[in-house]
This record gives sequence, C-alpha cells and structure tokens, in this order.
Amino acid sequence: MDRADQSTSPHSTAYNEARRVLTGNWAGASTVPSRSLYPHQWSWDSAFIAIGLRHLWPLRAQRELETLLDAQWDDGRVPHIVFNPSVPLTAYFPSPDFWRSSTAGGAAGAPREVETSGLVQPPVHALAAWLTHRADPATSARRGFLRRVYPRLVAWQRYLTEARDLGGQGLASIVHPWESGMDNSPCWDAPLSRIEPVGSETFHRADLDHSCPADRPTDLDYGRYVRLAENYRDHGYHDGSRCHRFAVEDPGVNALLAMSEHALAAIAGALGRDPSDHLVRAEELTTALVKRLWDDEAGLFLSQDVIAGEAIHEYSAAGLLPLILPGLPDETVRALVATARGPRFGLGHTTRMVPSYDLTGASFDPARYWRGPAWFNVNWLIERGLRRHGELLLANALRANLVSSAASSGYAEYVDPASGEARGTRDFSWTAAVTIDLLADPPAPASGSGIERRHRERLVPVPSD
Ligand code: 9WN
Repeated sequence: MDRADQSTSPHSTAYNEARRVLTGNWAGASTVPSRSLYPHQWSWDSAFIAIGLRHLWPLRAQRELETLLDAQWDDGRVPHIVFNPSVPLTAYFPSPDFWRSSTAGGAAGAPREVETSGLVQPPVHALAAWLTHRADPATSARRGFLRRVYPRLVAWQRYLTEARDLGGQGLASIVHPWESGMDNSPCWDAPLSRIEPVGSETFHRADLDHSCPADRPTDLDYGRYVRLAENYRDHGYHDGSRCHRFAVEDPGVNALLAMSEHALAAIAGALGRDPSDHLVRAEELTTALVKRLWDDEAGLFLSQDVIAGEAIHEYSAAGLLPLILPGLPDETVRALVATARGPRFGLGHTTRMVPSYDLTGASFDPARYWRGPAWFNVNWLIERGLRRHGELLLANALRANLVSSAASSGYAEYVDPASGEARGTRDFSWTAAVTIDLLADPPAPASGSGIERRHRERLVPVPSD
C-alpha cells in the first residue's frame, strides 16, 4: 500500500512531488539516482533512497537494499555501481566494459551474473536496513529481511575495517575520490596531484551530455580518476597497503562505519543475537576517529593522507559528519556545532544548508561539484546529528530549509548553499527520499540550548532510532 495515501500522512505538495520523483526513478528492482545522469544503481544513493521509500512502500525499500546486496563481492565489498544491462554502454562513463568486474574482479569474488564497479561508497546501508525494518516490522519479519541482510552487512563492514585498514590505525581508507561519495572535494587535490592523469582523448565523458561543465569536475580530474580506477582494476581489485597510490582516511566514511556498527547492534538485538560485539566495534571506531582525525585548532575532523602520512588541511562537510555518532565526547560535539555555525559553514547565519566545503577556503566554488554546493543527503545526516545531540533549534531550522530548498529547486542534485538555487540534475532520488523522510517524521519541540539538554537527557533519540 502507498502510505502517502493514508489520511495520517503529510499531504504537502513537497511530499507528493518527492513521491513523484521516486516513482519515476524506480527501475523495477532498484531506483536510479537520476534518469539522465546516473542510469544505474548507486550504493550510498540506494541507502538514502530506501530511507525515503520506507515511508511510501516499505517492501520496495527492502528490495532496493536487497538488489544492491545481491551484487556484493565474496570479499565483502558492496560495489559503488550495479550496472543495468539494458542501459546502453554510452549512457554512463565509466561503463561496465571499463570496470570488467566479472573477469578482472574474479579473484576478489566479484559476482559473475551482474556487472559492477570495483570501488565502494560510504557505508550507510546498515542504518538504512534498520530504519527500513522499523517502518514495517511485520513485513520485514515475514520476509526474513533482517535475517537475510544481516550477514551481508556484517561482511561489508568487515571488508572496510579489515581489508581497508591501510593505515593500520583502526580506520578504513578510501582508495579513490569516488569512494568518499564527495568526488571532487578539495580534500583530494593534494593526494590526487601525485597521480599522473590519462589523456582526456582516451575517454568520453557522458556526464557532460547532461550537465553544465562549470558544475562538474574538470577533464584533468577525470584523467586522474580514470588512472586510479584502471590501476585498481589491473591489479585485480586487490587491496593491500602497497597496492594503492591514493589512500585516505575520510572522517565521513569512518563516522558512517561507526554508525553502522550501532545499527548492526540494533539489528542483532532484533534477531535475538548478542549485540555487544558491534557496540565494542562502534566504540573502537569512534575512539580511533577522534584520536586520529580530530583537529583541535580547526574544530573539525580532517582527512588523513595515509600515503603521505599527514593530515589534509582542507575543511569539508565530511568533517562534521561524526556528529551522527552517539559516543562523541561533549567537548568535540560543542566544537563541531560551533564550526558548523561559524564562518566556514555559516549554518544559521550565511547559509541555508551546510556547504560541502569551507566558505572561506581558497578552492570554494558554490557551483562546482563538492567544492561548495550543499547536498541533501549530507544535510540530512547533519540534521540527524544535531538532533541526536540536542541541538533542536538548529536541527529544526536546517530541516525546514532542506525541505523548502528541495521543493523549490525541483529536487535538485545539489544547491547553492546560501541562496538554495538549483544545481546539477533535477528530480534527483536521494533529494526526494530524504525530503520524504523529514516530512514523515515530524520534528520534536525545541526549547533551551543543546548541550545542557544533552546532559539532562544523556541521549536524545532521533526519529525512528
Ligand atoms: C561517481 C550517484 C553518484 C553519487 C556520488 C556523486 C556522483 C558519480 C559521478 O553521483 O558520483 O560515482 O559520476 O559523478 O558524487 O556521491 O553517489 O548519484
């Protein structure tokens, strides 16, 4: 049943328009991020999409995640793209014949029946699975949803915490900018500068057929993306500390990794298993994150370049994402909230939504991919983090801005952080999905300031926790 048709559902225009976007982008077993620009299934997109779909069609939300996990490799990795064989090769670059997962990824256990990329994306999936289950526990139980996805989600986490602990410090490394989900962030400029680009005449970028070049990464960036992906493929997608020429510990990815252990603990509990192993791992990851990536002077988590052995002093919204974690020290939460409100991110002052990158940074660009614009999934996570830590006034204002910017931008892929002006493609799935999620879960009333209330209540639950 379509839950939006129930009389208790919010019948706002925004809700119905967002539902229209998700209906239009459903491809039969999963949802494309965008009909034009991204005509396959993407990993972290599907997690956010399921979080929205669960309010409309809980069964479809379960299928979204199941389809993705069906393409999991034997080594545990969940690929960042699952290709739809009926889409022409020219519709997206790099296409399946570039990745050649079923052959080049054979030793790493890539599936034979479906073509995928060999990279990964941030692990939002355990949280999505838990929230999806909570939306309709009866259907979930009848279908054995949690029982089936749990071992796969555990294997996915272990791939990241073991095969990808390239720095040996208890954090996962990304080996390509695409793995951060924030592809063109200035955080990657220094480590990428060491990579020799392939010539732009060797590939054809399908993205430029659908979007404005000034909004997208440059050809030089693409030359380096292609070189890194080719190297990984030509080494059989094998991981090991000496295999990679790009290895970075990203605070966003690692915060989501720790968050996923909390979600796995909840799933384990629902399945009658002992959740303590997941809780211990969540705590270990959180401790490693603070120890290794927190920068007191910046008041932000910074990425660590594992190959150069140094912190990357670029301030990105990824550095705010650990706010989603329940176990952060109070002083860290306080400093993160101050940074979000301060001149670099301007929340509640100069911006409507948190920009992807430092407003005061030399590389800030309000239009170009991940170098300044605001993304809806990132802001959904930050809203959730603010709410968790009792910053309800700030969370409510961000929620309202997120919903109104999504609707007024035509469910844009991203927006100018100050004006909310639409950028990138329109009718973008996760923009619609997180809008639905926020509209379906009304905010808690706010009074007083966050940090004191957090002390009073210890843990402020977020909707559907
Ligand atoms: C490469 C699908 C994906 C998102 C990423 C976003 C963009 C792809 C691209 O689109 O990346 O994976 O071609 O630019 O950066 O976060 O998952 O929406």
